[in-house]
Amino acid sequence: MTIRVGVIGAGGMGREHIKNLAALEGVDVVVIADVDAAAALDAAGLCDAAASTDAAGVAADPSLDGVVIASPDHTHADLTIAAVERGGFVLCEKPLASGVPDAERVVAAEVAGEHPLVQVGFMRQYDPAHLHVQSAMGELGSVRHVRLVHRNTNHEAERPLDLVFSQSLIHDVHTARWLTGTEFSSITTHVVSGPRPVEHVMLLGAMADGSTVTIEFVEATYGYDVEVEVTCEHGMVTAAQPSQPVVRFEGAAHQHVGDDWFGRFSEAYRLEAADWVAGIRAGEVRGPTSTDGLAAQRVVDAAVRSAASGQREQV
Ligand code: ISE
Repeated sequence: MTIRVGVIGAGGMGREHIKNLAALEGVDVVVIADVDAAAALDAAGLCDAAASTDAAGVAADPSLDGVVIASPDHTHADLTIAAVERGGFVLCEKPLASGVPDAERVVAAEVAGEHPLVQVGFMRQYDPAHLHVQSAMGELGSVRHVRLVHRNTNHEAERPLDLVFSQSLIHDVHTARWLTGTEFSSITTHVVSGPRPVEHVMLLGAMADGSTVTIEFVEATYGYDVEVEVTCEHGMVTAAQPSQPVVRFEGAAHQHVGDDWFGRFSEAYRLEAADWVAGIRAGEVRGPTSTDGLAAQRVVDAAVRSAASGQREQV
């Protein structure tokens, strides 16, 4: 059976999903929606789809098996709910919503239906390096500490603190929950400002099982770099960096660091799209759920409160 898909949002992320979905056998990307008609038309040309400016109409279109939501964050909750209410599968880019109340509305809409329909785009869960860490943890005993480093680059605009947390650190929050299989109970955040409101963040999380998590986030200037390290009872594991050639030239040895998340996580995005479609065929959600989206949003909320209060905040 051919899976009919619509993609809402024709920016960088929408185009990445279009490319990956169109390359899958048995998938027809039939419509691309964007408020910008020219952008929709251009992206539709990538896969011979129709173009639309009616995002809500595409989300609610009963002829589609699934929709990908890659439009601006504040539109995610309502579009996801529109798709869920007509029983369609959704791959919603992170964050699931622009705040806890909206994320709760999405979860409530999904619970009111017959079965789960929503996957959230926490794609690091599909990254081979992250998966190696998770499988190595199997023989290392209880988790003591997870150390995550996220050096971000290529961000178009200067972002206020709450956006840095809901757009970027939310990935690390999900990674910590996924790797430990437990929830954050409290958070302490320290933010270093400079010319931009956020230059550097140190976040210390206490997990419900007694382990700890640190997330170091940097608006870096040199490249895109993500590190994962887990210390356990009997050993520790560090994610291998995706291999890059070492070039010796003009008296120096150079190894390229990634430019952005599209390069670093290209394989993860590809595997995520394939798994989402396989889930649609099986009538189930296989990746991160709306409950994961809501849980991550609650942690982000506490982290933002801690940055303002200077205190440890309960999640
Ligand atoms: C961006 O929106 C992403 O989703 C990337 O994965 C993340 O690393 C980056 O910080 C975000 O801004």
